Amino acid sequence: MRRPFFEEIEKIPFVGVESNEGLGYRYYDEGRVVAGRSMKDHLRMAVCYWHTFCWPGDDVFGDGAFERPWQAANGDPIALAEEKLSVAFEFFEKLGLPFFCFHDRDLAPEGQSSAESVRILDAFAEKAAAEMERTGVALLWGTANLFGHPRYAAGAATNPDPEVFAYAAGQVKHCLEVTKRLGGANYVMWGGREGYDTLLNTDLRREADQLGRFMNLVVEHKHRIGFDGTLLIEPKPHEPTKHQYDHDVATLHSFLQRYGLEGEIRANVEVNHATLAGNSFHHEIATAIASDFLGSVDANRGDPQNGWDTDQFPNDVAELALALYEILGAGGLGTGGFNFDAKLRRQSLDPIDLFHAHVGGVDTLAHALLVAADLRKGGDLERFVAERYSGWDETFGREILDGKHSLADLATRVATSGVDPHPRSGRQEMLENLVRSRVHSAR
Ligand code: XUL
Ligand code: CO
Repeated sequence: MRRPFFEEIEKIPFVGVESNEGLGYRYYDEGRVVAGRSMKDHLRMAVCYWHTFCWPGDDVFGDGAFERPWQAANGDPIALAEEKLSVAFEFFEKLGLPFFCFHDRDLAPEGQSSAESVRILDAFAEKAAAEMERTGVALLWGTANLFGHPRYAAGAATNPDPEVFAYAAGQVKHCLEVTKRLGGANYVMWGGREGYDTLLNTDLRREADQLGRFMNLVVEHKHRIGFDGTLLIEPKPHEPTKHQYDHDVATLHSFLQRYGLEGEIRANVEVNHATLAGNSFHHEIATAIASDFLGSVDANRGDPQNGWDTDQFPNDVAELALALYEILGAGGLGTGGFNFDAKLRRQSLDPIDLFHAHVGGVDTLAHALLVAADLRKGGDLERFVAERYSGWDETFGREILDGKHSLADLATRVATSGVDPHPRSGRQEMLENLVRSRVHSAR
């Protein structure tokens, strides 16, 4: 039997809001029913494999600062990945969240050839399946890393070389099959290098068509193998590229329409990607819901002082409450969930910091859920919005939308029947006060 890595840490208990002691959930009580569902089923939270177990604590100027035994410099990559796997499942169990997420290369090291990489990943998928069976922790989503290896420096699907496209296609095919085998609820595609560094060497029209073709191939394969999870694309405006094609939710939606992918692929919205694009997270969630294609969420936060993807753990209840308010209104996330795509700060060296970080993120989401549920229950925002647009539910409004009046008809109506609309207050400050008071009162 392996000695536990997090030896001093027991399963994180629910301790309640009044408690100030030690590691425990103050808000996340997994079985507590809120707005008709348990907190666990609303939030469907996941730990990400990459930041939590693969990132060594380096940055662009500095080396890895963490001393994790499974990251030892000269170790056997297979043995180290096995150790990482068992530590990861020990962590999932102790944290008590229902899901995890991985990239193929997080779970299993890359081999000398693509065939060897396939064999290694298959072997690790089997080991992961055994751990999932033992612990009951399930897979929220899998994804292929199409950005780390130098072969993808000029993109995967959008590469000027069709052989790179083929290589990426093979990698996604296999990772999708592994995700299906592990019962994954979704499969994610993040186009980290599907973009450009300079337009001087880039053919935008070709790259868009290549990306559209690639996504159609993935959809076809999903149906061919009978994967019943959801395909997701995760927008981001830039980093590592200067410009990424899936810039934000609205851009992604027109891409899906342009290439006949609507209804097949949904959005995986990440908080820090939203803010990097100059949008709020609330905006991105509401936009995806307004086009009926919200799929899942990568929970984290940026830092207003930094212009990059800092991937910090969430700690802003108000920000997440507004997103959850929209999600509750849309009936939930379906197969999606909240994946903590978040990492420690480089000075947070100790294994226990991983627990502090996740417990804080989990409680922020649980608290935000309570706020959102209170706002829905009170119904004030909904009533205000419904009343604001009520003219469109009446005969005249409906006729306009049904195409019963031409521009000329409308002009005549205004001229002849004395239409003289008066502006009404949007009451923004009153509504903001309402949200703030719920943030303070929700328990
Ligand atoms: C990068 C990012 C990725 C995706 C999965 O910014 O968010 O980790 O979530 O590839
Ligand atoms: Co992400």
